Amino acid sequence: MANTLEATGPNTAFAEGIRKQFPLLNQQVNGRPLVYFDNAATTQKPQQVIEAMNRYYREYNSNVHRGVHHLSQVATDAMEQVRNRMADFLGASRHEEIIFTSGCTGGINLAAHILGRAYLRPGDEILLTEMEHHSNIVPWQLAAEISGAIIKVIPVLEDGTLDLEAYQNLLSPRTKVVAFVHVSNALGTINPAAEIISMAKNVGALTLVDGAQALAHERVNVQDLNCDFYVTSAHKHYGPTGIGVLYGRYELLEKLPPYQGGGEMIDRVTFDRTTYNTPPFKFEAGTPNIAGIIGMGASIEWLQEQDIEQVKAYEHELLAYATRALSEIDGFVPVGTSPNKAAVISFNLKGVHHYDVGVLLDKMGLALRTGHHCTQPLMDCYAIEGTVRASFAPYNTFEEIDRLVEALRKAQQMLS
Ligand code: 7TS
Repeated sequence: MANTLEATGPNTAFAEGIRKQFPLLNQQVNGRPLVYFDNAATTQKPQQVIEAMNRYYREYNSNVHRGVHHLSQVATDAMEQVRNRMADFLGASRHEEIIFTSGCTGGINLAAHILGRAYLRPGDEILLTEMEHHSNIVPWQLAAEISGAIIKVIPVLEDGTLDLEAYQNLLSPRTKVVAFVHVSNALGTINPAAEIISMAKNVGALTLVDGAQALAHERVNVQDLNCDFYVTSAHKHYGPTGIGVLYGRYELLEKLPPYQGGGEMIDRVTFDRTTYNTPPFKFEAGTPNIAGIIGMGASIEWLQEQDIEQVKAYEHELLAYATRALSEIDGFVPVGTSPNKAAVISFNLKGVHHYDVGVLLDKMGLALRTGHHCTQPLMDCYAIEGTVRASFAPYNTFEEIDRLVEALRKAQQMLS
């Protein structure tokens, strides 16, 4: 291939060093070595995450906070250590600000629901952006239904950056919540989170950041950002599925009502009146996903062991290389070309349906996501139904990108 980057030197060694920690990657799909480019949907898991979860079930499986017995104490300690680790990793001011949830969707539903019940009033405004995942749209629509609040939408410019001028014009004393995605899963755009939050604070609005796609690619500090809520999903950053965190500012959590009722979230229950536990337990009804929490802790430990600057530089090289190589394909139409982008490329090939491309790529051993990526309003902006999306992780290689380019050329020939 004409512009194949000579994949020599430290970068290859870097990717190989990471790659060998991910056992799943070493397999054939449809007779070809797997190329896994669906990291924005979920990342693969390093051996140490898998091992940590196995160890929990093998050695100290027990329910938490409920027993005085040894195993229950070991499990409770392990879980609370993860809370401390998450608080430290996200820069929270105290560990009680870390609520375990089922992931970003769970976290946003929790925040939107309690704000809808206890904070939003008829006529208040919730600002969202046009590039939100459905999980940062629909919970707010439900909150608007409960409260009588109104949703307004910050537009996205042609290149996939947020229209900050339009945002400024939408802000007013009526704005009570600004909820936005840190890094777009469909476009790769990295939003200027601190600036968006500071503008929201100027009118006294609360802010929620959907960090689903951020933590794998950069370090986040919630106090530096000055956000009120930040949500994560562990499976997007090398941890297990079905677990994540809602960070919430403590003074807010103290004031807001509980979300779900059940065990653990109570102080005292009688049929006449129930009083609630303190944060974070007030928001954690029922037996938590203990194995998931342990796995999430291991994924954070793994992330902390990586040199984030090296990860960023390598992913940036992958992105630049892929963008150059894909641009040489006739009919390649990128969707989202913001100068500040994470390692995600969304695109279409002229005259070919994205779904058909995905099916043919799969036959050649490449895993990419196709469709609307749960961002239908964003697809509507671009007047498209969906895209093909390649999203990279540090275990991906330049050779894999060459395989993608070759496979796309083949798919194009077969489909046109
Ligand atoms: N927010 C963003 C920005 C996301 O990318 C996703 C998942 C979610 C929220 C929801 O996360 P969950 O863990 O609660 O499901 N995004 C994708 C994707 O791009 N392809 O599959 C899932």
